[in-house]
Amino acid sequence: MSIYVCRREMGDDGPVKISAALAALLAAACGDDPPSTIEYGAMGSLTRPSGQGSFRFGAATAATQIEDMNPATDWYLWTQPVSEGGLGKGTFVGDAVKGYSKVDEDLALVQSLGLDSYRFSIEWARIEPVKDQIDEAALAHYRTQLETMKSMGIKPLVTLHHFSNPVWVMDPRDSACTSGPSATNLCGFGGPGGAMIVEEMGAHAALIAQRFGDLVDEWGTVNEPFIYMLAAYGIGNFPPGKNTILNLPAFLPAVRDYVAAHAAMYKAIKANDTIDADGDGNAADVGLSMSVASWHPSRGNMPSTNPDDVAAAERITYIMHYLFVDAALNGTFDGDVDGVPEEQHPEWANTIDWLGLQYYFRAGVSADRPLIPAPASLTPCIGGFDVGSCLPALDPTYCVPTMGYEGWSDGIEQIILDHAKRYPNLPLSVTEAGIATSTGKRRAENVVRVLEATERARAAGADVRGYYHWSLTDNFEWAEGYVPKFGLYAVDRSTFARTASEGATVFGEIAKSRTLTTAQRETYGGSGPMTPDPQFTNEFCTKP
Ligand SMILES: [Ca+2]
Ligand SMILES: [Ca+2]
Ligand SMILES: [Ca+2]
Repeated sequence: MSIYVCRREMGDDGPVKISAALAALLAAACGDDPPSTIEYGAMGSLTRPSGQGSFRFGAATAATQIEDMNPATDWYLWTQPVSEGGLGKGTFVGDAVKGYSKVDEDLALVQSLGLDSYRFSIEWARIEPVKDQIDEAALAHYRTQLETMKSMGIKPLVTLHHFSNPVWVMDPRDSACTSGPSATNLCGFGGPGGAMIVEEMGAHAALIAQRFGDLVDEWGTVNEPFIYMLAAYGIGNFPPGKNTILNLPAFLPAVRDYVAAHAAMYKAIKANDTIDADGDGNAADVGLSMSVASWHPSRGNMPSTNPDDVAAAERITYIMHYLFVDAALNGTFDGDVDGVPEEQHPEWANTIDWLGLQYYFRAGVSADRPLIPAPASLTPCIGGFDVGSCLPALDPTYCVPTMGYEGWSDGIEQIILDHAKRYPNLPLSVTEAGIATSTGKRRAENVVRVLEATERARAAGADVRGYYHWSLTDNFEWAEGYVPKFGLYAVDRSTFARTASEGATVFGEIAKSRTLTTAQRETYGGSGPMTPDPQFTNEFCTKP
């Protein structure tokens, strides 16, 4: 570690007030040397042994969050005003940030940043708006996008299922599935139509792999599967709006179906993408991306060493980080969430070639008066909802007010190391990290600090092959609507103009030079306070 955070602590930039918790961290970290320059190798394979030591820079998006002209998704119907025939939930997604009609403009931004790769998703609802009816115009659009990327030298990392569905997969107007599964409503995961949805997702993956395998070698099946299941089936703030988290026996069948869908997509891609687009010897490298978080035991809004709370932090980490990955690697399922799988599903085994980690926050979790009953038996501090499990931020400047959590960049280091230890043969990439803010310097700080933390994990031996910033542009943040601003480029939703933030400038300099310089690290990096968000922040990082 280095002295620059110490200089900041001492007040080179004026007196900086820091918390006792952060001061303790800094006291352990301060040394005498300026931070060294970090040099990055070239982009390499996501999965092959030859890719070890390689590194790629990228940006990530998802179709529903950016694309206009997208009325066939469940999200469109879910958020469309009631007066227009929708369900009126949350903020209307509408034309998002016109990422479909402005795709060339956005690819030019990726190119101008000098990024190696762009992670984006293909909208299933656009390809198959009515069950078994394929929209060739939509396929042609994505093909043109992939050809443009090839001409620009930008490697695609394509996600097939990122939080959205055609309405016919699970019509949120009839989430109770009153008349059983039909071609217009397969009734969602975990129900009587679950197996049919798994089959449909496999068929969709096969189609996309056949059509685009000559241009794509890197595929992601599902995105943040546990978060998706929790929001869509556990809490119900995503379509189809089911609320079963208080009854795990009702919730877990949806998770089980989603593992099966992942495995079906993996196998369909492997069978149907037989063309090695980049000539490295692999036609299809298929993985998935997991949401990860830095969970800490808490009680009464304070750090806790109570063994019950320590165990609760271990349980939520297991459920959120490992349960799904273990299932897809080992072909097993831990349906009672006790850490020991009791179901055998050999057809799921070995269906992960690479694993993406997506990191945003640090949070407390308590076993005290658990809101989520056994077998989970815990209360997390999540989404700014505080019933005593939320912890004071390591520093209040880490608070991300529009998301109601603590954006502690350093936390990704230990999470990477934990994954490298549990899955020693699985190549890792950071497929999302970012921060909701309109303050460009905060975004630049997030970029540099996540890269620094990732580099510490790599230096300790973790096989991490890239970093994708979330997101390229401001976009539709699901149930949070358009309030959180995650873009390297800000978007004015009246003109849809894109404007580079300081985060884009700094990330572009790093990517183009393949170097994170001492000067950049001194200006943006380290473990001290961040540039404060001008919006209200509070000690517990709950929502204002
Ligand atoms: Ca291919
Ligand atoms: Ca290849
Ligand atoms: Ca079990």
